[in-house]
Amino acid sequence: METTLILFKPDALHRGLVGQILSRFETKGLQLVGMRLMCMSSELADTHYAEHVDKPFYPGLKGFMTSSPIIAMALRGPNAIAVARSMMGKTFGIEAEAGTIRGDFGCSKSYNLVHGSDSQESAERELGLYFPEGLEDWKPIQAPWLWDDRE
Ligand code: IDP
Ligand code: MG
Repeated sequence: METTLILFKPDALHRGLVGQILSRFETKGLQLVGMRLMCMSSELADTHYAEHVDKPFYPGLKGFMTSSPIIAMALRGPNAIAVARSMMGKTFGIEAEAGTIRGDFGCSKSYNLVHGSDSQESAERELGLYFPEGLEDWKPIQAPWLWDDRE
């Protein structure tokens, strides 16, 4: 089992897509083990996007991400990191495949609805930034059917 950090970016909230996007992750069988509505501070943006702070698009990205609330989620499941990334699709809606979240819900070249951790190391680091107090451990009643662990 893996746990990944997913952010619903400001455009997902402004566009009223939170329920539909979350529903895809839930239906897939990823379990919510953390969830927070919050504003991303300037400091958190710089830490979260440390690998991008020197890129030309970073000021725009930071302005976007800090402009209004986001939702941070921790989702757990088998291969959750890669599964969530494949459900999100390529970075921008114009190139993301149909059937993916970014591919189905947008065609902007700046706003792309969701963030998802891209590796185990990123997931661990990012989960610590948004959920320093830890996550909720609980067993979904569907777990035996979702995750192949029926007795
Ligand atoms: P990812 O979110 O698909 O992993 P990354 O390349 O890691 O994409 O970039 C992180 C975020 O930075 C993207 O989700 C997007 O919001 C933003 N970004 C990346 N490239 C550009 C760009 O060329 N213009 C504007 N924003 C960008
Ligand atoms: Mg990335």
